[in-house]
Amino acid sequence: MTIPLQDLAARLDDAVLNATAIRQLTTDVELTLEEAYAVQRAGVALRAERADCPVGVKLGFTSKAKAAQMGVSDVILGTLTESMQVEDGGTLDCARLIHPRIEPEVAFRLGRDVDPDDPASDPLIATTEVAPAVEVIDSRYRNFTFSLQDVVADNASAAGFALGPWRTLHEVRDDLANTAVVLEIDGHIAETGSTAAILGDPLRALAAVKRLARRHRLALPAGTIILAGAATAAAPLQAGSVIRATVAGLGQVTMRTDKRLG
Ligand code: OOG
Ligand code: MG
Repeated sequence: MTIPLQDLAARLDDAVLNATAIRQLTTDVELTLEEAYAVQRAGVALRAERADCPVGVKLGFTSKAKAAQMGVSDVILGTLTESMQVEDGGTLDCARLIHPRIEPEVAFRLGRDVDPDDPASDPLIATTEVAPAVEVIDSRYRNFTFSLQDVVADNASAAGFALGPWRTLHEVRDDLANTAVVLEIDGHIAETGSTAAILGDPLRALAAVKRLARRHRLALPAGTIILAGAATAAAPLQAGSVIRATVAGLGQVTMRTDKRLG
């Protein structure tokens, strides 16, 4: 049985819109990694049709803690769209989510275009700003369980993010490679780690983004936000809580959740 990739993207999009988990796509159909990224692109196009346009990209499984938690070891790329962003200190609408989790991250922003096909286009030079971040992931699959192809098709579980104040990369660059990361929920420490968990140094995420963007045909225009990947395992997100991610030497970001989960 062959199912058009467009239909697979629609299944995942319906799961988002109805906040209802579905069975893994690979239960019904075999997918190559290329096809999984094609499903992801088709899903992002469906969001864009609703005027929910890409604002950035995210890496997944850049840390061993995350890879071990999910049983997946390859670094993957997903797309962040406008509606996913919550302002610093703002409230996340949980009712539209299935079984959300949160992760402390480091975010970068491109100050100029990166051409993934041009070997001379250096993502490290193009990156001008960095900020502490918290990411919300929400697998559209039952039990938050998936194969590599399934999670790629599901846009790397992308569901939300908040960013702390931007700093110029130049200013903090030397402090980024191995600095403490703390995730607090309601004032209690939920996860701790180091930025070194992110590919050994979060700046390495920039080359990984370019490599994956080239391979899977994603654009990296100036202004693109890049989430480098979680430094720790993800924690379950509860309704009515205050989440704070702190990256030592960089700053912190706060996100609240409303009273009701979906
Ligand atoms: C996939 C997304 C992984 C990260 O930071 O490693 C990710 C998932 O765990 O559902 O965002
Ligand atoms: Mg993440």
